[in-house]
Amino acid sequence: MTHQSLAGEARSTSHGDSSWTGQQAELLRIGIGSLHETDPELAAMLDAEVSQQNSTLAMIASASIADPSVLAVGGAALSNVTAEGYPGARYHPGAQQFDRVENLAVERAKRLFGARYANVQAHSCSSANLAVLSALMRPGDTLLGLDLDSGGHLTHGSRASVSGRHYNAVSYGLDESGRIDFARLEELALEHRPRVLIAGASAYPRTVDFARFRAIADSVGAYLLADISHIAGLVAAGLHPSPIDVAHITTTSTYKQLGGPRGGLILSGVEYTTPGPDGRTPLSRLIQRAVFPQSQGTPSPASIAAKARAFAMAAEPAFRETARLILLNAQALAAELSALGYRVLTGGTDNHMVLIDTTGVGLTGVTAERALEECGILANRNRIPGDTKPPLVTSGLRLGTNILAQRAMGPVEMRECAQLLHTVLSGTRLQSDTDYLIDPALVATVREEVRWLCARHPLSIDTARVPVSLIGVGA
Ligand code: DSN
Repeated sequence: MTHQSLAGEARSTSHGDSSWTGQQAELLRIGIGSLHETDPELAAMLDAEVSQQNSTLAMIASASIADPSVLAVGGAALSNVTAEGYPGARYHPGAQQFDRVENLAVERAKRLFGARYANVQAHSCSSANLAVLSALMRPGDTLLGLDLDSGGHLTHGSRASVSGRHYNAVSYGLDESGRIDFARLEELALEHRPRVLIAGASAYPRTVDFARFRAIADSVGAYLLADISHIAGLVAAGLHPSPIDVAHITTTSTYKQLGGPRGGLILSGVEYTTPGPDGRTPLSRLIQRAVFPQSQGTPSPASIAAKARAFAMAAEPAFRETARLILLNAQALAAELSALGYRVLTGGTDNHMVLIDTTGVGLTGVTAERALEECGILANRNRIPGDTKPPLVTSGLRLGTNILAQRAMGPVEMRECAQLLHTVLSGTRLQSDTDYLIDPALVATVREEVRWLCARHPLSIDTARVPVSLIGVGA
């Protein structure tokens, strides 16, 4: 999540200042100018993307908007540095600035999450998870993670991923209420005695009880890996229990809720010196090696710089304020949708995510997703417990409030969002599992309402942010 200030006056301030100095700033200016002159085709696509992000209502639960400064850092000349290894121990010369940047990113990550160890080189959380698994397990060892169909992630043991092919992956699931079935999880742990237990999900709207996971891991001598990709912003803001000192290792992506660049992060708290499976090598050392050289070569220096920038922003009070709004909004959205007759899975939410069953309005998940997209609203299909439809079709929708909060929308606007969702979903007729009909006039009306709602609540990447004094005037 980035940190567009919630204060009205900040929304009317201009973005930049033409007095920037410095070679990097000049380089970015030259680069954009040159792109527009020499490759207008690509430049136009990039401009269209900015425009689309500004004018659509994105409720993708796994997304946030990176601040313009994070995006700029990601395009820094630092990207030209090739330097395998870690600060002070590189395999190439010329990494003095990169060493400083990587150390800064590590320190900021540790401070933000209260961790004692951080590795900022993972290119994504998937890479981070696979590195952790390879550090702790041998091929064929047993892994216990949340089933993909119950909201787990590919890297938590799905057969579609190497995590489910190289390891003996066993899955736990949800109970009838849609919450983690801890009773069954305990049975599975005792029966299979996994080497690693993973706590974390891609589609789970409730608080993850990391302490309970740890107790189960301890009872069978397993390492606990907490994947907080979806809730990292809430954890950083103190609005979800932190696994840092509870799990042995914690992983996260840096873009889902942290407003950072595409990338991953590996953390550890009090357990960072705990021995690995060989009984002597500290976990932190095993993880360092597992990332480089075991699973990655050269790191991405500019992405690491952009992570450093995002971690600093996530430590600001404005970030916490946005995180608070994310929670309030998700709860308000869930309540509004329930009141409109939708079945909200688990009956509500404790985080940024609201899962709904689309069969109540006669739609599959994919038709709901496509009809909404046609109207300028982004939310993705999601399997629901007991789903009879395949993963590309599904019977549910996953909604997230990260970007709505970044737009400084609050519970009042959630009523508007819920109404817009309902207008589209109730106005769509199913033709087949993947095909639907919707009245073009309804599409045009909703698109206009979405555009106006977005204009009233601009993103930090909106260069034409509406001065607060003008909000409410006009269309
Ligand atoms: N893990 C996928 C999701 O939750 O949408 C992509 O980041």
